[in-house]
This record gives sequence, C-alpha cells and structure tokens, in this order.
Amino acid sequence: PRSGTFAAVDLGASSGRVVTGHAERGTLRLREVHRFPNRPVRTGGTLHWDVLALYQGVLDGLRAAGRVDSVGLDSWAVDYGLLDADGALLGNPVHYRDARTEGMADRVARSVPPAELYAHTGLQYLPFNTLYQLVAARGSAQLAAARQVLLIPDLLSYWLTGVRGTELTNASTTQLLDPRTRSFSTAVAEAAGVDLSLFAPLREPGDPAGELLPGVREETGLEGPVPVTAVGSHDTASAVAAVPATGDRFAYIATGTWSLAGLELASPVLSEESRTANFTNELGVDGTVRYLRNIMGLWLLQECLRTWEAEGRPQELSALLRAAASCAPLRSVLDAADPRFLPPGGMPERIADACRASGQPVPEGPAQTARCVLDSLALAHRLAVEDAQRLADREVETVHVVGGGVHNELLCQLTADACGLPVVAGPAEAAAVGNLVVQARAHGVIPGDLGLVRALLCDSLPLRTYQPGDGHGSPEEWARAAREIREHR
Ligand code: LFR
Repeated sequence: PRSGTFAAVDLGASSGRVVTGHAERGTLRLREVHRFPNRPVRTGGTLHWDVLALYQGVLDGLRAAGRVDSVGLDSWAVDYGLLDADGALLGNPVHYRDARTEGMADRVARSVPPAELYAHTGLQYLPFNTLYQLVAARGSAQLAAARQVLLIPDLLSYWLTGVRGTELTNASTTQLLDPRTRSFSTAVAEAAGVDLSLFAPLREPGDPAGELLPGVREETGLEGPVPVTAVGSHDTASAVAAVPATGDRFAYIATGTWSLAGLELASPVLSEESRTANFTNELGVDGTVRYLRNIMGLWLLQECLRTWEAEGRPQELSALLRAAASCAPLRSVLDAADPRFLPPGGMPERIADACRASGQPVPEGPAQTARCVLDSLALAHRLAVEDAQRLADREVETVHVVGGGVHNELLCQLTADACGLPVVAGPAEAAAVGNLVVQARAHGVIPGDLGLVRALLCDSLPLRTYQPGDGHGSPEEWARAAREIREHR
C-alpha cells in the first residue's frame, strides 16, 4: 500500500492520548484525536493506576480516531497487572512510585549480588524495577492466585484483542531479561525466586498482536477487521525510534515526567564501571540498545506546581518559566538523578532541604525554585551525555531533545549550554510518532530501515535548533557545577 492511517495509544504518567498518523508519499501527518488525564488513586495506603479509566480513554480515543489500518499501544515501563486462571485482572496495578519496593533491592542482593544482576540484565538500579515489585508482592494472596503477568500496554492490548503477549522493549525494563540474548534470564529469575512462566510469550515491535474483538469494535464504532500491531510498547523505546537524527553521532534526551538521556547502541555495555555509573541497557526497536540514565525530569517541577496550587498560590507555567529565565544561573543546583526525589509530595521543601544540606543558597520563591530545577536538569543531562560517551566509547556532535520538554524553551537552551553542544528539539509527541512509524513500517507504508524512517521524520516534522553559549552561564561555570554534583554523588 502507498498510504495508511494508524492510531497510536500513548499513555504517560499524567495523561494519555490517541494520535492518528496518516503516512503517504514519504510524509507523516499527525492528528491528536483524544487526550485524557491519568490520575493515580491511593487506596488502603497503596498508590494505584486507575487502569479501567485508562482503558476507557483508549476506547474513547479509538472512537474519535475513526477508520484506521492498525492500532499500537505504548506506556511507561515496569508496571503490570496480574490475571487469574480465568483471565480476569486481580486488583489494580500498583504505581511504580508506591513505597512497597523499599528494601527490596537489598533483599534481592542477598541471592543475586548487584554486580552479577547487572552482568545478566544490564539494568540500572531503580527501586521500582519489575523484579523488585514482584519480590515485594511475594506471599500476597494476589500473586498466589496469579496465572499471568501482563505489562501495562500488553494488558490493554489483551483487553482489546483477547491475545496475550510480552512486548520485548518493555520486557527489557523488568530486570529479568538478558540484553545479549534478548530473552528472559532463567539464571536471574531462579536465583531471585521469580516464576517466569507467569509471563506471556515475547513479541517484538512490528509483530502482529491480534485484532480488535467484536465487542470492542462495537463500542468504538469501528468496522471490519482492525489489527493491533506490537510497537516499542515502552514509551521511551518509541520515543527513541522517533529521534530525527542523521547518522549515529548523536545523544538523545527523552524529556517528560522523566528525562532519559543516553545513546543508541548496537550492543549492551555491561562493565562494572557502567553499573556504578547507573546506566541502563534497555532494548530498542530493530535490535538496538537504549543505553541511558534515568533523571527525575520535569516531575520535579510538576510536583512543585502541585504543591503551590494546594497551598493556594497557583503558578501559570509560561509566566513562571519567563521569571525563571531571568533568575541568576546556577545559583544552587541538586543531583536530578537522585532517587530520593521519586515519591510525590512536598517537593519545594525537599528541594530547599537539598540545597541547604549542600551548603548552597536556598531558592526563594517559585521562580528561583523553577530555575534551580531547570539548571539541575540541564546539568544532569550533561553528566549523562558525558558519561555515556565515555562508557560506550562513542563521540557525539548533537543532542536531540524529544518529548514534552521540547515545549520548554528554557530547558532546551540550558541543556545546549550545559552540554556545550547544539540541541535539536522535536518532536514533542515522540512516543506517539515512534509508535506510528513502527506500525506504518510493519504495514509496508514507509521504508523498513530505521535510518530512512528518521530521514522521513526530519522532512515531516518541525524541529528547532538551540546553539550553546547564549549567556545562561559560561562553559567554566557549567563545568564547575558538573564537577560538584559528581563529587557529591
Ligand atoms: C518514561 C518511563 C521511563 C521509565 C519510567 C517508569 O515514561 O517509561 O523510561 O523508567 O517511565 O516506568
């Protein structure tokens, strides 16, 4: 076929959207047809995802999309739902920011030493990796009754199609997969006491994943068979597939609730140095490895906004960012990769505490706090880009910023200044775009090679370049600040 229309379901931590993409003659036309909030709910002291509300949002979005040639789903990683022997969901999936995984990494370390775990899985330490969540759930009635675990996009895909599978890029975030063989690690699972038979068979981006069930077609008003296609169902895998890069001398930063900063590689880096630098080897589309570090991202700012709003002094984002842009650069900075900023609540106070504890001036008011967050993010971006190049022995000339942070001009400019490299910003809806191109390719509408896909994206999407050195701090000031963060890690 010469043309086709595809629907991407992309679920983020604070909102979900359905975007259609019409691919024709080497161009891709995007249309956001539905956006809905994603509001986590705390019950009985546990933070959950409202997965039925999300599924409803998916159905509403598919109805709004109208006739499409295929549907693909992606979301955040690591979280899952458990199914009983009848295929029914057991309880609401738990949010990765829930505190139940506290202490689980230490428990796992008693049977699998961290160095060994890294050598087998290549995954950075994050307290919420699926492995730790499954260990935290051990002994619960729910896990005892479970016959299947489905990662979030696979769960929604199952409800749409009745077909169960485990998509590979997202499976790579479980800390149970070996990035060298791209299959589950029985050695790790056995040592940690995880039952791998709970996982449905692996499938790869581009694989067929069933068709919409008759009941789903009825509810969405869609006619005829509608295939579901596996995509990079980890949103970051889809986002990286959509990086509009030419050649391979680039780093990427997928910005949103998180900043995921690193390189695309052909094979994993499993050295001990890489482990202690907390770099991860997640799997990407087309046999690639996403070698990156998780940075707290705009979550830091989103949480501040929530607190100020609750305190009765709501901030308008664009005015706040303008005020932040005229604050003094690098007045105080914190380590934006520090997992202590993971839980929700009281963020302005926690930021103030971190500055006080490291002997820096405490930010006064929202503008200085926002500036502290953005300077810190830009610094964390620099450190990740620097470290990734050293650890993977690769040099880059350009930094691509994709995802929601593309709309934050100050963050893009500070990132260029901090890295001392040009930043190419766009697309903002990178995960949806990556989702769409993998479908379009699987259905023969655009070329197969990832390089050609990226060339197509360069031509179809509006991109903006930021040059370093616009006066937001000198190279020496950024270098000094980076050194200080590094020394206090
Ligand atoms: C970004 C993301 C990150 C993952 C985090 C938690 O949306 O998918 O890649 O580490 O969410 O799942």
